[in-house]
Amino acid sequence: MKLGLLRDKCRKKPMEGVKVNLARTTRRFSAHTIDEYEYIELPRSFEMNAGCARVSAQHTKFPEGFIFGVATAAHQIEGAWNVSGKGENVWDRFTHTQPEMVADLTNGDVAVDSYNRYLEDVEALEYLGVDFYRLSLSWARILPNGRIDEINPDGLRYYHALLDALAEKNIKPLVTLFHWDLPQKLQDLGGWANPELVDYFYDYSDLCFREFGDKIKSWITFNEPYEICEDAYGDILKAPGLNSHGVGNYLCSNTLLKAHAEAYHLYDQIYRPKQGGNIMISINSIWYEPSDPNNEEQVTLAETANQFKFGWFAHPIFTEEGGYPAQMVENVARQSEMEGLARSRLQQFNDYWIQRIKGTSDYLGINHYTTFLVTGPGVDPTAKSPSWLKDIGAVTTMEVGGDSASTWLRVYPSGFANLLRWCKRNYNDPIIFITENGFSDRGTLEDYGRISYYNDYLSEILNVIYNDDVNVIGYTAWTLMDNFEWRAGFSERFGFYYVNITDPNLPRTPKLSVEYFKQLIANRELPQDDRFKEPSLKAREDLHVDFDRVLNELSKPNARELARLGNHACPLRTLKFRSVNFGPFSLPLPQDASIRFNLGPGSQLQILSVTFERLRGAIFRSAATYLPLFKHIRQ
Ligand code: GBH
Repeated sequence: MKLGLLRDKCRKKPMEGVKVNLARTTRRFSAHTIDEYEYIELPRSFEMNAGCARVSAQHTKFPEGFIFGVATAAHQIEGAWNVSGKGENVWDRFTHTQPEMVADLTNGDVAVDSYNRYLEDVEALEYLGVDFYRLSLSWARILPNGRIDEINPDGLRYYHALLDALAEKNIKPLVTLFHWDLPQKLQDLGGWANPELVDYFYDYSDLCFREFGDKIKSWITFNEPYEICEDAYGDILKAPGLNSHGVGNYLCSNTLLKAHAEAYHLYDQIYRPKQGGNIMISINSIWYEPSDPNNEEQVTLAETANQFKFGWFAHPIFTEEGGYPAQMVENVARQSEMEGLARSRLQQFNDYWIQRIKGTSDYLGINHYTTFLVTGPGVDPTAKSPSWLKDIGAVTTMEVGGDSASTWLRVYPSGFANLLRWCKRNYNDPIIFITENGFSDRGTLEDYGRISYYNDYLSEILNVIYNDDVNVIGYTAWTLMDNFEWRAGFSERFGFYYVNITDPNLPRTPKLSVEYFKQLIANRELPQDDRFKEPSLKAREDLHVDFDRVLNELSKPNARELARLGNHACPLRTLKFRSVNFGPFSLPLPQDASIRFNLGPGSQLQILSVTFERLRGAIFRSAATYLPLFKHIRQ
């Protein structure tokens, strides 16, 4: 992409109609009103996109062999909760007994009725042209009470029919054994807090490998162990919502990691030789970054937070050393002692289990959506006592990046790249498979927000593949169609296809992102077509932004630091400066303003945001990547 050209284009037109997101409502500011900006009292975070927002793609083409798919989960799409012999699961129980826990009072009883409409869904997959479809099996549909002494033939039939329909279209299944819907009968015995669940999961896995192994060559044991253990056992956020904070969550992880390892060994030793497939775990990440990258304490705390979040489940499986991360064991032990406990709430695995769990995943499956910031040491205001969050000992915030329909999901693509590089470093350059990534809105058909999310996150994947040699081999978008988004019900929509849930036929209507993803897969390249750009963003690309002056200002106080960073450093940096000119905006900046930017390979300067701390965290965001001027700075 020719940056020079775009830059010239940028200069042609004056700035007008800039979109400003003010605490979720969108207001339009024209060039002259923006001068009042400094005087606006901002309720929350303030964001303005300006500049050539879409010029950051350095690479657009995916490497040979890279594969694409979309994901769903049984409870979120199937419905048919109590027909054809399916047993009750924890989400059935949770939504029926505490319906108010779901934002719009919906549940998975019918969901989007994929149990009956799966052929339609397979057609949608065929239209998208995906290489694979990630789906999950409903344990209680196959084993109504969770145990193998009662097998539901209709459950087996359903999945065989679905798998056959996929095979006919040459779509490879990637199948999750457990995506949160534990049979209620096993929950009654304590669920994942009960160590005996290792054996029950073994039996269930064994049945699935035996029954479906000829048709399924790629398996995932668990989807997002963190969500299971922390949200469902340590909190009230997921079924069964035990709220055993700081205790149940760690009991859960002990069982879950052992269950995962046993299922892996079973597949590896008994089934792989005959069936020749692969098996992994999908670990979810909220990536933590220091809010001020120059603050050593924050940097250390962010590392601790990442070890608590990602490392909790990744360290035992993907490191040479094995076991829970040392920092985590140490923190929980210290906290436990302060609480007057005789032993820690989190015990390290013994040697047998450390060895048994180590190395039990063919690929590192990653679900990634968002980044949070660490702002300092202490007890997060939202932390219960005791709890996983309190055990970390850091205060965190979601005040970063752009909006989605989910409060927890902030759009911050460079966090993804940082996570992937961190995984390469920490886990001995594993083969990485992205098993989920996606964006929520309220259900618009012209879903430019989703397209731009995919574009920018995929672009970061390309960056780390080509610039940092991170070994990413596949990508899974969440999700095929709008579905039962757990506690958000249908109020947050992640789908490529819109589903009208007030129509009893639950019609699936393609959103614009269907065309985007279809074209991406067909060409193995990020689509650059104008039709995928939000009309207001197209206008934004014509904005006049005087980067020379920005950079001139930037260079003054910290020229030496920039020179030191040179071409290679990629960390997020913050620079303090005094004033800045963004084209027609002449902003005399308060002392406490700062610019955050990335220095990427190839002399690339990426301005992430300009922040005015005095205005309660106001962020003037300019996602601009600027090549030629970096040289200018260095002189
Ligand atoms: C994934 O979880 C899941 O695997 C998938 O099933 C889900 O549909 C998808 O993401 C989108 O959420 O609002 O306080 O209750 C991603 C992890 C799960 C983290 C939901 C935030 C909501 C917390 N996210 N969780 S809360």
